Amino acid sequence: MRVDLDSKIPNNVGLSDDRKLQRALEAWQPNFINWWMDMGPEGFQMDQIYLRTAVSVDSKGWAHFEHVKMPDYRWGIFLTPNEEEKLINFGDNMGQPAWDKVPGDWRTELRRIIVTQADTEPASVEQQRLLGQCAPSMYDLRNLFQVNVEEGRHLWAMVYLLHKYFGRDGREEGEDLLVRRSGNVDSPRILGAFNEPIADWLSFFCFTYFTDRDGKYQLASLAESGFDPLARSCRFMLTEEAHHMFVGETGVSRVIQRTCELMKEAPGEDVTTRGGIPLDIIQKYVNRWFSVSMDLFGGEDSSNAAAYFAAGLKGRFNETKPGKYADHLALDQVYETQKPKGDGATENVEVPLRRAMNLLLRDEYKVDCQKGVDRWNKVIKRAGINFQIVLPSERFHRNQGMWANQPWDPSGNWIGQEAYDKRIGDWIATEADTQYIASLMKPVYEVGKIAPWIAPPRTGLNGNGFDFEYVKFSDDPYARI
Ligand code: BYC
Ligand code: FE
Ligand code: FE
Repeated sequence: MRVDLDSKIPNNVGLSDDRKLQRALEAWQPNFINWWMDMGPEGFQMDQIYLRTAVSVDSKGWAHFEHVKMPDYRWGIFLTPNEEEKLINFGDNMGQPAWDKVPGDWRTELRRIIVTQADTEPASVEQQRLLGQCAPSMYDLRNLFQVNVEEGRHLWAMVYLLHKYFGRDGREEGEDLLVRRSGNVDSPRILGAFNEPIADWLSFFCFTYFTDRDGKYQLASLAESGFDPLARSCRFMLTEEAHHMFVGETGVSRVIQRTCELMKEAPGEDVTTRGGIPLDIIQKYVNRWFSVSMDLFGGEDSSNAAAYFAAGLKGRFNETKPGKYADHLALDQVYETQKPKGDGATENVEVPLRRAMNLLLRDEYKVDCQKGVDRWNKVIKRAGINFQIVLPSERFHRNQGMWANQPWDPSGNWIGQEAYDKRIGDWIATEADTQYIASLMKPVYEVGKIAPWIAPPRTGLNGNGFDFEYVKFSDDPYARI
């Protein structure tokens, strides 16, 4: 595929051959930049950040690293290469050629999926826009901005699909994506987690571990789509996603490691006397971000999910990976699960498999989440400390699906509303907890230095050390405004 890096919008989709589309996207570009200046990282737009930029989809050499100002970042449109004769690989249309245009019968659903996916990308940038001001190190500051610019690129990827395949209403959706605002009461982002504040770096690390991981699972299911341009966009977005989850996993791990070190020094293991983050507050953050991210999978029994699968729009995780599924119709099968019956009673139920697609995906997600938690627990164990981070029950603290808004504790026991209200501060950070964390969030911008509540990473990025100058600060006094 031809890669064009020199035009206004870098791409490998032959944009210059489609003048109308090129004009439409070039008209959207200044609006995107305005949004980025307004809602992107506040106070760092004039600094030179050591960023990786996608320059192709070649698995060996797709990224290029250099110091750039964020507004000059080359947000590009890249799809993984076109396979000849791609087929729809699951659902009722299985075996038919994959669509390279929007199937008329599924236009509304497809647009909705793409808009929902797209909406999360700028939302996360908005949620994280103030974090640079309290970064624990230059390395972390750079990672934050790397995640932010790539979420911006993911927005580009989806807006390209809207513009190219959905005509005027696609362009309108493209505008609306720059109008909704995370957490805004009148015009919020579409999905719950993307309206939650990310006020400190522990939240940021939990978000990139748990919420970006929802991105991995949703993108992987969409990478199976019979709508080929969507499949190929999402396939490439997944390569960038790995770094976001790495930032989250290693971030939490480094906090835990530092806490363990401080526990050994501090009298009574009270790390708050040393400016560290207690393990039980970390557990509370895990509880919050895991439960909020579980909500992103939608209902356990969903007619939307069944329709998406039937049509071939959204498959299962690794639907076409050899050896994973022998059957791609998912008819006449059920998925067993439990369901609340009120007042703490539950019953076993069988959900028809197609209707259970959200649940299947969520169950795989949960297993994946546990792997990093196990690695965090090894850090604690190696330090000789008797504590374990535990993922809360899927019933706890939920806002979507059949467990929503009921008084289950993190172990999955029904405790009644009164006890729940009394004890919620044991499981979800209280005002005092978050204020304490906020008090630790002091910026450290000197090369090679780090805040006292987190351990440095084992290595730096792209072959550089931790003490590399990841951010070259502008000396223009107006640059911080
Ligand atoms: N908040 O039929 P149901 C990422 C709504 S993250 C608010 O069970 P469905 C990223 C739902 O819309 C990946 N509302 O749900 C990460 C429906 O509304 P209607 C994002 C919610 O449709 C970090 C109703 O409840 N990508 O990329 O089967 C940084 C009944 O729902 C929520 C996608 O999500 C919620 N949490 O499944 C940056 C992929 N959950 O019909 C980026 C595209 C459900 O009553 N989206 N509702 O008006 C989808 O595939 C589906 O829309 C969902 C929901 C899986 C999200
Ligand atoms: Fe993304
Ligand atoms: Fe991401």
